Amino acid sequence: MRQHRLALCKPHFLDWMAAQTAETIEKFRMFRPGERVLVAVSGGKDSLSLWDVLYRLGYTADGLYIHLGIQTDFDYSGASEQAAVDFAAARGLNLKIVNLRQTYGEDIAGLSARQHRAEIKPCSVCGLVKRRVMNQAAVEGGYAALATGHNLDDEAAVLLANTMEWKSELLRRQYPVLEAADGFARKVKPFCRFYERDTAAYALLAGIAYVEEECPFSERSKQLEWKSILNRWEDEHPGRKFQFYINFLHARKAGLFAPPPAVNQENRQRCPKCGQPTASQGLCAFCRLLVEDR
Ligand code: Q46
Ligand code: ZN
Repeated sequence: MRQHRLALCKPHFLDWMAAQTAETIEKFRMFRPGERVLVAVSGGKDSLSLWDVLYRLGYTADGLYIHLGIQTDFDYSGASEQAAVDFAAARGLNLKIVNLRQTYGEDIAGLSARQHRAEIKPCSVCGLVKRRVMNQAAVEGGYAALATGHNLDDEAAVLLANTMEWKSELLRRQYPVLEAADGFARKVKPFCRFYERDTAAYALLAGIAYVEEECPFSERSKQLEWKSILNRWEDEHPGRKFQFYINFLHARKAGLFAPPPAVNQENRQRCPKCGQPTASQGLCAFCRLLVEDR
């Protein structure tokens, strides 16, 4: 790991990943031992590695898999669900599965078709749906936190994108912990200090059978462009990606950005259909999507 000037053998690398994760959880006060955590698993290397590390560390972590119904020539969602199911069964862990089509009558393609612009590129609709389903599962399940497998490459790419466009509101909110607010679960990213290649190495060395294929739509994702810029930079200057993100967290802590505005509870509405918090009058964005005509 050139960013840390560190080279480890297999057993020490697995221990190092676990110890670093425990340190991140404590440093950012994500959750305490004994508290119940819900891990959002996609069947990929990051989220399954995260679940594995939390399990090894002795945390009480259940999994949530959202079956989005994404299928091209390859049944991406089916394969991902199977990976999550097998992972949980091998360790005796609880996995909750939410199947979009069975629960809401539509998969991602169907929901995207309701928003004509999103038909070819379903990521914005998919993001909305996933956030909504994850939040509901975490709140209704009474979990102390919802954990996602976002790694440093993900966080640095978002940071670079938001910086290049000076999206100050988003920059103010970017942090490894998003506190719970009325109706919103606490959200945490215990892998935010790991390079993507480290989580991949962990999955491989720990013998985790994850789905190697990316979602077929991720190729079109803008985030990949930012990641490739950062990777070119990293190749020339090992550790730069790490510095970019970690120094941002330091700058943020030192007060470079004003704290995010407190949630104004009076302006917070509840969706009359699903009861989830929403900033809009009437139905929330998710329920509006479900009733929209094609
Ligand atoms: S699953 Fe959904 Fe991602 Fe696929 S459709 Fe886009 S947002 S790329 S993480
Ligand atoms: Zn709603």
